[in-house]
Amino acid sequence: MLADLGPLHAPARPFRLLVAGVGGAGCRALRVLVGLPADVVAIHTDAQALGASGAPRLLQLGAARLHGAGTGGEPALGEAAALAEAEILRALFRDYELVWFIGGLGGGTASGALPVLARLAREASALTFVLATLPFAFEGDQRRQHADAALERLRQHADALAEAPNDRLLAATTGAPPTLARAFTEADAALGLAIPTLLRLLSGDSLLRLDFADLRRFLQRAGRGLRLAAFRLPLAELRTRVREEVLVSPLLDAGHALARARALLLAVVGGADLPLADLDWLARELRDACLSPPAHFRVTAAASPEPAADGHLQLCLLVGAEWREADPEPLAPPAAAEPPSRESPPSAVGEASAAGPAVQIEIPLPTPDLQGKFADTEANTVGGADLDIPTFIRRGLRIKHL
Ligand SMILES: Nc1nc2c(ncn2[C@@H]2O[C@H](COP(=O)(O)OP(=O)(O)OP(=O)(O)O)[C@@H](O)[C@H]2O)c(=O)[nH]1
Ligand SMILES: [Mg+2]
Repeated sequence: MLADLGPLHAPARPFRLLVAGVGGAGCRALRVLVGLPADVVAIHTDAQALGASGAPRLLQLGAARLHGAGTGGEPALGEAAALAEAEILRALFRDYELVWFIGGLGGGTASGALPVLARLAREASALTFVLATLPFAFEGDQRRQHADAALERLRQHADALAEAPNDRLLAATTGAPPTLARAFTEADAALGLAIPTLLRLLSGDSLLRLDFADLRRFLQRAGRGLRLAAFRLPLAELRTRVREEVLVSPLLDAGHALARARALLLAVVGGADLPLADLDWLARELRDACLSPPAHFRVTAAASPEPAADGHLQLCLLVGAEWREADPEPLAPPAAAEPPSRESPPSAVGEASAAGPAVQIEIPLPTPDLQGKFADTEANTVGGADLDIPTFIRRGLRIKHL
């Protein structure tokens, strides 16, 4: 059956991913990334918080004006501080295909600097994905206004934007109601599950790999109203827990995000004992939660051979309320925007575990946009068969779980 796929071409190199924590919350979020396969940089105006981040690379913004003291909650200062380092930032971003920013909106540094950073990264031809927390209601109107203004600008400058309101992150955690002192830590616990799960999905040598061209297409077309949620569920209680936790999760707007979803990316890491039937059930359950069939529905999954992974399933969902049919206009000149090294192999489907011990599997669910990167070109039809659609999908062949 693999012969149908034709030769698999190895990419020139895996795509390069930079995770950038920006401001106090962003730098703290980096702590959950220790040991994960990604380049990590902490970016902040506050020299002390930068040092405490423990990140391998530190980038201080606006030192000449702020002298390492932070912005005191003033976004205009955060913006000016980022602009002051524009050249250094451009040079940094130029080395990456994807820059994933994480920051807490509401203060001065992340609210002011993130839109500038996203623009600079995009101008340097990187795909930019911003994960932003929004202030707790108890933090007051001014922080909320700073966050709203920053969101407005991020919608213009980032390729993709996922908003994670702190109130919902907190509501998604289980256990006793937290004290004020523990509120941020509890909110970070929810992020702490989502970030590594998604990173696994993104990184080339991970258990769970997503083709970069597919990911870019998802982020660019699903756009700026993304919801991100992650769960760790025991297989023995899978069906109940999915219905009681996932489908009504505060991170998915109590189910509304799924109901109105136009684009859905589902990433699952299970143990070697992960039954295909469970995965199949999960995919169907999530698709059924959408009021109308999403324009884009993508499932990737991997089985980890580590014994600790057995009996559980780690699930990460990216849910978009829109799906643009065409890619947005590139900002940079085409030559710079599309280096050949970004090209990924046609598909990792069916690929054996040569690069590592994990096995990647993919459920061939029918989607309306099977032509992938050829979607915008004229169809090559021979005898009624569209040759731009991979043979194994066209013929409805199921790929064997190796
Ligand atoms: N989840 C989470 N959110 C946080 C944390 N710390 C701060 N926040 C949120 O992020 C918002 C911005 O706070 P900071 O990250 O300190 O702000 P900053 O970007 O460093 O800006 P300045 O300190 O004003 O220069 C706050 O209003 C909180 O809503 C944290 O540890 N975890
Ligand atoms: Mg701060």
